[in-house]
Amino acid sequence: MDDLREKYLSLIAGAGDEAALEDLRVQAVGKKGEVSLKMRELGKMTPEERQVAGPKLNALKDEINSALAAKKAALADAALDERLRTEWLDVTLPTRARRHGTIHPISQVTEEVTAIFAEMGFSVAEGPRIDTDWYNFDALNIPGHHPARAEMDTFYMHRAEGDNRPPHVLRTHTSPVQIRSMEAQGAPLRVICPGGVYRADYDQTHTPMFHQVEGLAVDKDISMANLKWVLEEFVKAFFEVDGGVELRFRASHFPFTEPSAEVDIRCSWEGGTLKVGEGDDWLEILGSGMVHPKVLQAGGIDPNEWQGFAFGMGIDRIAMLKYGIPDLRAFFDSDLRWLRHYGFSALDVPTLHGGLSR
Ligand code: 2NL
Repeated sequence: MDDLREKYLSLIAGAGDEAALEDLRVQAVGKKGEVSLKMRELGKMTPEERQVAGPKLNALKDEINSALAAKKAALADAALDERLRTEWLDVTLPTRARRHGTIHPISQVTEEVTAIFAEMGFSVAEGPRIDTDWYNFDALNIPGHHPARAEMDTFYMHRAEGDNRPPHVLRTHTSPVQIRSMEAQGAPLRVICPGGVYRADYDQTHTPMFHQVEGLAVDKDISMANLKWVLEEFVKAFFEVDGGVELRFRASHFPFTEPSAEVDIRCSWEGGTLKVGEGDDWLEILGSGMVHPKVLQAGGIDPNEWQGFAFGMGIDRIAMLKYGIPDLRAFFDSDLRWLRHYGFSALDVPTLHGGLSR
């Protein structure tokens, strides 16, 4: 019996894994194990012999079972230690660079422009891109025979025969949103309306969809002087000019303003890059004027009591000027190389670690 004890305790101590332990358990204390067979022999013994051998065998069985359990626990601990030693993560490593999306230059410039005007007390209004020809044309004092209304220049919604709803167009400017703002809010009013507009035009410098921001200020004694100040502040902020800017108002004509002016800013083109505020060149950036009395009237505002200025500029155009984008295609290609070149790269976004992801 002492031989059995020594044999199994040493085998258990040397077992390499759980499977080996299980084999030993079966060999020793399983149904047909060596200890179990010895227990069966108890029946053939005299009561005296049995009284000595019985407890000894039971104690041996208990000792082997405890040794098995202890070795099993030790093996599990060793396995865990081994995993902890070999499997590890360096959580301080920088993340891998990922491609991520970025704001589109047009969206960014729209946000820049609206933020600048918001600072000056203008609220932002949006409206439908499909509107009636009344909101898009008549309310703006653009008569039925005006060339802009021709189907060659304006996208008209299809009408089935017998469909007598008023004609709808893809808005050709965001002015209809301003008419709706006048109707909804009345005077006094300061609002800017950014958004996409549509004209049936497609060549090197025109795309059938482009973006515009229009501004409108209506009050008792709004004048061109207020227009000039607002535009100067805008140009300084938008083009990030440290000194002053110089604006040039050229008499012009729009059906919706009287008088009307096109506005240029003093600039230079040193080495092909635009510098605003100095130089001998003039750059046209927008059209403007005092709101035509008929247009105020169309918006439900009494022109005998109120007056206002309005202006409109192309977002795509000022975005190209500010960021030196020479070609409209940059806005329509989703080619990241374009965006990266002009400082809008998705790949240059700072990571959480403060470095650059690329
Ligand atoms: C241009 C000219 C302009 C306006 C837009 C406007 C809107 C209302 C009333 C009066 Cl509701 N005027 N908008 C006025 C003058 C010029 O845009 O060349 N845009 C790119």
